[in-house]
Amino acid sequence: MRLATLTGAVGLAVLACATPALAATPSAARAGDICLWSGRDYTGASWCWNPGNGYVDVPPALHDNVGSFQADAAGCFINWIHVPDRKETRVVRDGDYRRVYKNDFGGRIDAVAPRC
Ligand SMILES: [Ca+2]
Repeated sequence: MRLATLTGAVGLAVLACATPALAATPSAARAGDICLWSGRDYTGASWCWNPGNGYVDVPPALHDNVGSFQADAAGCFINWIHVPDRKETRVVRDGDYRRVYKNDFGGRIDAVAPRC
């Protein structure tokens, strides 16, 4: 029951965050953000993260399901192997992008954080 409530809250938060990103030019990350898309070539569901957000679990639509990304900030992609002590990470640098990422770490990503 508690989990269901939490999932509902996350879903609402995702909707609130996803709307402006979808309205923006889909092929460009917002200034200062790292943006993720579910499809390749910056298509499908999108979500943007800002370093000021701190550690954030990616929305359900992008969990283990990032098809492409564009970074206008530095950060860290995280795949949890065992919470909280075992994780796999990828350093992201300002300017990094991948048009096809699902066959790589995009197929495993769980969270984004300011640093690894
Ligand atoms: Ca994962």
